[in-house]
Amino acid sequence: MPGKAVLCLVKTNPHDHELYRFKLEELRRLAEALGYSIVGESIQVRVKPTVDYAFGWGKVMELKSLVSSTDADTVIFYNTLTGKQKFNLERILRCRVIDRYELTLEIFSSMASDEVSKLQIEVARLSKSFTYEKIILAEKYRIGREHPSLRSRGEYIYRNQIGSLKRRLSKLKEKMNKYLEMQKAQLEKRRSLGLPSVCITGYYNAGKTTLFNALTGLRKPVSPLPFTTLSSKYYLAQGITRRFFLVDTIGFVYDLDPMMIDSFKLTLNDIVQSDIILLVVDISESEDIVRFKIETVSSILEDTLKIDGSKIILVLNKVDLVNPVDLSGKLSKIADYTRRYPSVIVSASMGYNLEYLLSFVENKLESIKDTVYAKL
Ligand SMILES: Nc1nc2c(ncn2[C@@H]2O[C@H](COP(=O)(O)OP(=O)(O)OP(=O)(O)O)[C@@H](O)[C@H]2O)c(=O)[nH]1
Ligand SMILES: [Mg+2]
Repeated sequence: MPGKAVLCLVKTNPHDHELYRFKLEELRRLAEALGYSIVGESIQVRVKPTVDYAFGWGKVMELKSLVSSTDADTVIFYNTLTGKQKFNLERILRCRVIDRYELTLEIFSSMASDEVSKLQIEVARLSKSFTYEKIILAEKYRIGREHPSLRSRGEYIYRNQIGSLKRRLSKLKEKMNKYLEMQKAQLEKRRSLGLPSVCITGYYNAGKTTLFNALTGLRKPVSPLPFTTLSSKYYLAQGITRRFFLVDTIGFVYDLDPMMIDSFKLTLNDIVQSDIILLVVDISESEDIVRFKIETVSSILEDTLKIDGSKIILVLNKVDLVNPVDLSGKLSKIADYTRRYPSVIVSASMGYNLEYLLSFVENKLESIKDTVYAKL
């Protein structure tokens, strides 16, 4: 049950005067969405987190008094913690210590209802916690220390438990491979119909599902909470002149951990395999944040997932919340992106400019028709 939490960040770039604030604010929103009450925060500037505690020793002591004076029961780090850092911090602070990776998985778990999402979450959780569990078990059975029972019953149980963790992970990965095979078969089936796929992607909360619902007439869950959508939804949409599969997917966050990307490849494949990608952005946020979120998603799509940038259309959503006087300022701030990707301004919830978006998408589908059919 979420209780009182202290947020922590190792600020590795001393010249960063704004981004770290955004990171902490995002961490706060994610924690609050789960029901944590944030009672304090602790930031240390250092080029590299320390191997043992992430924070330096003096800062750990300061954090210890903050935890005790605020009566916090959880410490949440923005930085990804190693098993060793987590274990050491928990021992000194005498409270639960998690990082943003684990916090995100907690949110995912609270939202997940389908088999595929649960499987991906479990793979992500086990992959991350493996070294931590190893340390806990070694401590429990006093492995690696001078101890009379070394090479005896304690070590036997330790090896046994580590073995069962490994088997569990490899079983889950096997199951994941089966789903990947099924996904491949479904993809081929859709391709054999000769219909292209258009995928809606973007930062979490950008309004992707609201757009999906507006274009399909469906009523998939929409909410201001992060990660409302976890598994992809396909729908055979009837556009103005043609039919295509419209796909709604999971939202992205900043500093996405490579282990998370690997665990969620089933969902991410839906984006990679699409013929057109709608990169949805909430244009009602401050100019810097709008820019920063486009940058984040664009880099995940193009650099990490190796998606061809020519497939991307930028959808600037929630324009109903923007004061018309501010719009041109926002557009000039993201001009390098609007030059790089074609862009359409819409309001998914008000239905503004959706016909234009549809015709834009359909024209693009027409222009890549030969490439799509060539893939069949
Ligand atoms: N004012 C306004 N609100 C919108 C618009 N589009 C979406 N929203 C709101 O933004 C919030 C997030 O919408 P979702 O459609 O759930 O966003 P999402 O990108 O699918 O979010 P995740 O699935 O969590 O990644 C909800 O409260 C929506 O009502 C819009 O065009 N205008
Ligand atoms: Mg959604």
